[in-house]
Amino acid sequence: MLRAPGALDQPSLITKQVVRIGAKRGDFRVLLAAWDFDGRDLTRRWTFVKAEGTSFHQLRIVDVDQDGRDDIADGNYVVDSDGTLRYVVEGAVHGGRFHIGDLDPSRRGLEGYAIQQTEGGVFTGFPWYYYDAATGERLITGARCRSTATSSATGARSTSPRPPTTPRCGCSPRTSRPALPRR
Ligand SMILES: [Ca+2]
Repeated sequence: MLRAPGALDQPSLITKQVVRIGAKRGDFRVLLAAWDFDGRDLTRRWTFVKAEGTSFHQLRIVDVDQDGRDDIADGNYVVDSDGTLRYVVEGAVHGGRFHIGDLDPSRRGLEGYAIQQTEGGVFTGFPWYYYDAATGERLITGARCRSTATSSATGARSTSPRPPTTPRCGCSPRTSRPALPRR
């Protein structure tokens, strides 16, 4: 279970529970719940069930539409502060980590960046994506390298304060490691 505090229209606790359903690979059920705290007891405000598919190994509470109420962001979908589905990122499947913030200050609103996960030789359609956090529209979609399927945030590294404008390969370059001192 993942837990995080949020400010929906008062302080609340957000919980995320994930259970595997059946034996089919990739089938999970996600239960999100918002709990209000009155200083003594928790009262469930709403629940949201994502009945199938997958999610990320992370949860972020962020006001994606900047209306003053926190929303609940998973890596491939967002639930509004009232517990209704806001969007699903088209084609996004599963990953470990994602980030949401004002990644491009010159662009209005917030943006997200997510890295998808490859497991057991099962590849996602694209290794990473950069998206509009309010709508889920993919703005840049990472391309997969031909030589390796390992995805990494270094695929989007840029020396420019602006994010890359063209798809980049999702693999990281090989780097040499310093030799360990001999004893
Ligand atoms: Ca909001």
